[in-house]
Amino acid sequence: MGANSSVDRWVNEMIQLCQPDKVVWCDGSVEERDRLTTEALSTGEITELNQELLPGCYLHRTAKNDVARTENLTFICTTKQEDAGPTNNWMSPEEAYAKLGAIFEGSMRGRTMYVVPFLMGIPGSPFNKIGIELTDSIYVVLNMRIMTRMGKVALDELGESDDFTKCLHAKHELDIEKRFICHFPEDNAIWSVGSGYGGNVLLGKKCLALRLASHMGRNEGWMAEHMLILGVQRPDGKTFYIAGAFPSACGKTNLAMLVPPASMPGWKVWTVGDDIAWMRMGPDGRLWAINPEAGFFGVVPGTNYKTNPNAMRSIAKNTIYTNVVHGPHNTVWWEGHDNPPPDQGTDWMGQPWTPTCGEKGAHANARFTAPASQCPSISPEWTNPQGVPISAIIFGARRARVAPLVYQSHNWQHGTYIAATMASETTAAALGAQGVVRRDPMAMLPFCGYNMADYFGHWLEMGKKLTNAPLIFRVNWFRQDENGKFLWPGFGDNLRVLKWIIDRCNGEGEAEETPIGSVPSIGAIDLEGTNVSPETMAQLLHVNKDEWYDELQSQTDWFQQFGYQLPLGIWQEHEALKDRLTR
Ligand code: OXD
Ligand code: MN
Repeated sequence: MGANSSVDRWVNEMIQLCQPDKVVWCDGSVEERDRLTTEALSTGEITELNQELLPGCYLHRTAKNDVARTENLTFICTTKQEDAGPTNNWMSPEEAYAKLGAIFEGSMRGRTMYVVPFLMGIPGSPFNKIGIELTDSIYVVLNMRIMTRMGKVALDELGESDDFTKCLHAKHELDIEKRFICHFPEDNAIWSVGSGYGGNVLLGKKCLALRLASHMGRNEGWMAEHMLILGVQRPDGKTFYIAGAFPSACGKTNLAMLVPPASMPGWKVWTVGDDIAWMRMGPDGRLWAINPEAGFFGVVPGTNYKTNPNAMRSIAKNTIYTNVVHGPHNTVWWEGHDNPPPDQGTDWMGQPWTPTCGEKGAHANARFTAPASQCPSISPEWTNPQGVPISAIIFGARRARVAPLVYQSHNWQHGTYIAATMASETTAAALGAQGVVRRDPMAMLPFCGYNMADYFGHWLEMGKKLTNAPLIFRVNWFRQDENGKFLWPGFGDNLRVLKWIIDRCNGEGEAEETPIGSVPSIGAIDLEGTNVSPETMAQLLHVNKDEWYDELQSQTDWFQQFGYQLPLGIWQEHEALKDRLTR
């Protein structure tokens, strides 16, 4: 097999560089999947799980030092450093090609290079982008087959065009000293070496669909966002679509697959996507969104039939489990599973494990890779090439204090400011200390492929163009009382908040004006069927002025890094909030 002459030319160049013994072009067929699975089983790269209980499921373990995205080793490589901005690591393209080129050189000797054409988007959609990933990892190929529309479909979509993202990946020695994830927005290329962890190596996902796509979106007038997309269907049958940005491991997948509580009969939530939204203005002046992915790469620990029954059903077959416990009967287990822990098993590092050994059996960032089509709540619209119209955008983060359960921005510019100053406590999805508060604008801090100040500017520009823009809200499911207890039940009950948001989109739903935005009136969020008292609700919605003064000060400190590039609209909103707080 081969492709058009531009693809062939580039693949040949990379073959010269990496010198694989063999080159295999992937077509995405079931026959190919079965052949590669057999090969990966024979090398031990994956282990077959109990095929009666978990048909089509396999287990993979990463290297111990390779369990999460390595943000400190992730670079935006632009000619000018200011184009990467102060929040990204920067390397010049020259230096990056030289440094990584030396590692890639001959790196596939004795190995096979797989050529993986993939489509981010939906066949026939105007949103689409094509990538070709070259990799020496069958695990990557098998994951890409789930996460993207892979193989022939992508080459057919590309046709004779040379407009594709050149993605090169080699595991090399899995040595953290020689691990780099480099993005070249000016060349539409990504080079990743020294890792086998999904977020670093499934190059269609974070690298293309967010970092490079955010850059493309700015140039082409659309938006690539770290957002879930869901549809909320009311009892009267009408569905409203909401996009939501949350930092990694803050429950995006759970929210995207929400099951309404029994006390909200007639409501239904449809899943369109759980991680990435590409959005552009439609002829009606609304924002339309697609999920460019084809699968879910979700966090396993804590997933169970109570927290996310739709995810549990999605991962019951044809799923790759990474870094979980291998238990008796050749099945899998993790902390937070419905079943009690097995008496003994093998932990994510391949060591004998017992529940009393004092260590967790699954890694905190253990993952599942599962086809989105298997999700019982998957929206009939998820493959609509035109996307779905977005009524509201919600921004959520993990804050024990300060941010109320939900509030509405005054308008798009104010919403952009709220999103741009969003802060969250860190999680296990990236290496580093957990539970530390960091600013994570639009949940894009690790994923914005250009200067974040320009990204805020692009948001403001999009708002000026949209004649029928979505309303923007901030949510916080994680507010705690003084004893550290979560005040809000979360999960299915989050639908109560979504209901208020939809009411607001329809000019309904009562709200009180506060300095930070419009907060639901006590009683506006339906609590019937919960044990949340009106007092707790008051605590959840409380705006503490002292905390917000501190917040303002910390925002000012954080803004300094952007200097004069920070758009005026953001400063205006910051000043306006200061005024409202002092009034
Ligand atoms: C993810 C992440 O894997 O955000 O989605 O880290
Ligand atoms: Mn994510």
